[in-house]
Amino acid sequence: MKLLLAIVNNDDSARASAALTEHGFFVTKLSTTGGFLMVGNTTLLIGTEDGKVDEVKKILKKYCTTRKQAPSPTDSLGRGLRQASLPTEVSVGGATVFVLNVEDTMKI
Ligand code: 2BA
Repeated sequence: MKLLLAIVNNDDSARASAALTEHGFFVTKLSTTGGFLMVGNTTLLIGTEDGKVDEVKKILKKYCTTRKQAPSPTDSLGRGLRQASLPTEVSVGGATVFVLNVEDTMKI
């Protein structure tokens, strides 16, 4: 059993989670914030069998696109006075995926 943590763009999260559930996966959506841009993104939690991890990755790849994003002036608030080091544009996504081993899972 694996747990995938997939950090995706808010604009892609609805389509990605709909596609995952259509394919029979169980998904939990968390509203999260990127530490660099300090803007909202979505973290999807997907628990699945080892043999289905590649299918999840394939679906995420299909629905999560890479974007160029310029940090807005307020994005720097979380980084205090280091605003001068901000790049003019960064490449964000499609999805950043972590695959974790799950020791046990149960629904009680
Ligand atoms: P943010 O932290 O807001 O990062 C947005 C984009 O800014 C990143 O896109 C990357 O292109 C750039 N970036 C982030 N940290 C940087 C740094 N220290 N120096 C230079 N550039 C940096 P992605 O890599 O596609 O990441 C999108 C979002 O996924 C991130 O939003 C963060 O929420 C999450 N993420 C990515 N890698 C992560 C990691 N290793 N651990 C935890 N969260 C991660």
